[in-house]
Amino acid sequence: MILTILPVGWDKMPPIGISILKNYRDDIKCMDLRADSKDFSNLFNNLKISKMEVKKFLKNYSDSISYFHNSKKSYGITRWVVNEYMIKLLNEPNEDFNNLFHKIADRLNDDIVGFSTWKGNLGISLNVAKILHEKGIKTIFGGPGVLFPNISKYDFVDAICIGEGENIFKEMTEHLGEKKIWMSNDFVDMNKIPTPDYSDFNMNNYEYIGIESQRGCVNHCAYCNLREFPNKGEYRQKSIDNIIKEIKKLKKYNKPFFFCDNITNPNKERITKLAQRLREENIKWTAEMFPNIDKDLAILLKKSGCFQIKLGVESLSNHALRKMNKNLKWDESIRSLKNLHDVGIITQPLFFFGFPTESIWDVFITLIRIFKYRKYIDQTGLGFYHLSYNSLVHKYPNNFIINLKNIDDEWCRINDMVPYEDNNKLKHLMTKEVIEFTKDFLYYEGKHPYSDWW
Ligand code: B12
Ligand code: SF4
Repeated sequence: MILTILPVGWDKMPPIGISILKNYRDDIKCMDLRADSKDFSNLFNNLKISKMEVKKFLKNYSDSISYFHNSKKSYGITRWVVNEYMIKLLNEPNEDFNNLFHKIADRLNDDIVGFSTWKGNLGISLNVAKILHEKGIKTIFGGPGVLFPNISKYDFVDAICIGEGENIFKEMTEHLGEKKIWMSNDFVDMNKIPTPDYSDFNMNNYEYIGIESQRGCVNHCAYCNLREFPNKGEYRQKSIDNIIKEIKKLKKYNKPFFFCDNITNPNKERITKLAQRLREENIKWTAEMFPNIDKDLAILLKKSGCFQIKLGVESLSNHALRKMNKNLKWDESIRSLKNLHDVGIITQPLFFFGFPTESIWDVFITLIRIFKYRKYIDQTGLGFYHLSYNSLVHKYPNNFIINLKNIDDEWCRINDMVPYEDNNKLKHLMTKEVIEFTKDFLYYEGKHPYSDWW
């Protein structure tokens, strides 16, 4: 049996999900086809979708998506539509892509092939699965890519794992053909999860080693559905002893660790204990954190080997943060950035604009503060709000003064973008202009967005 992850995706770390599942059967070979698929990337990058075409396509969807196509410096625009294109290819094959799908399929020669998907590689994985099915190979799907779209309608998909795989993977693969959708009713005990088995990968291809410390999230930010995945919001931690045991096993790869958590600092006590123990291990590590990091913690993080932190700052306006249910004040974020920067940890605050109840003043003040405190910002990612399925905004649109559009198609679901209309049109237009301006001055300052994620 092969477990694989196909392009497109961030390939600086071996895939952690399938490396955990490898422990549940003796006959599994893991293959990361993102790391060695230059043909595909070239073809993909040369895929010409005209701006007009993109505009026509996106205008039906939602106000938030229109930020992408109106932006002069839009990142990843073709990647948002590419999945739609890939899905189209299932019925209208294109010779170039078809050859490539066959080339990929030829490498996946086994009785069962499992695809780990996210929204960036789902369409490609489906095309390859179709070819494998024609050869009599069973195909199974998992990962966040299967969360919203209805892929069970494809007869070449034999089984789908929704959410966490650990509890059901073995049974699912031993009973292929009996049922299509598998979902565990129980939450996985984080302390029973085996250490990811990276032995099938060429580790020279990677910069980091993935490790988890928890699943879910303690917070309830209104725009977010991260806390729901891969479980349904049940927050669980791995014991610090077990994290350290895993680190000891994985240290042999001699690479920095990347904590694959929503936020690695659910509270000060936990992150302090974790950092104290990491300090004894003499490793380097990086993580995503909530921006409430005081001076003492920053010093400890540095001593424990932390060299870089992504922070979900989102906005530097208290009004917007309150509307987002973020439980954070803007000056806390700035203090966190300063504390981290002062001890020499690379700061990567993330911001997004266009949240429904955010005012033009919120946008403006955020941009001014980004500029004012730019010396504490090493790199930044400026994003645009999109409405995620199952977020609080999706569940209670009236509270955010928006109307959900009555469009429910595959593209929306795959891209996790609920179409909606923002009733405040003027604010919406102004936000776009202000964002253009910001991008220019941030480039000027040399603070680049995370282009390597796309
Ligand atoms: C860490 C992380 C990152 C890291 C590392 C990413 C990486 N490649 O590993 C960084 C910061 C780089 C990142 C970047 C991005 N990320 Co991210 N990230 C996460 C996060 C927080 C954890 C992922 C993780 O490793 N989990 C731990 C492993 C063990 O879980 P897992 O892979 O899901 O595997 C389990 C199951 O899914 C299942 N499973 C997985 N594969 C398979 C296969 C089979 C056959 C079976 C049966 C089961 C199965 O079993 C596994 C064990 O239970 C998730 C949110 C979350 N809580 O999951 C978002 C998440 C994966 N990211 C997401 C997104 C959108 C992005 C970005 C586009 C963000 C942005 N706007 O720039 C980029 C793009 C990344 C890219 N190009 O690949 C989305 C994906 C949405 C989707 N529907 O596809 C998620 C789900 C968050 C969200 N809800 O928005 N991300
Ligand atoms: S945005 Fe981050 S902190 Fe907020 S709920 Fe989502 S994962 Fe948790």
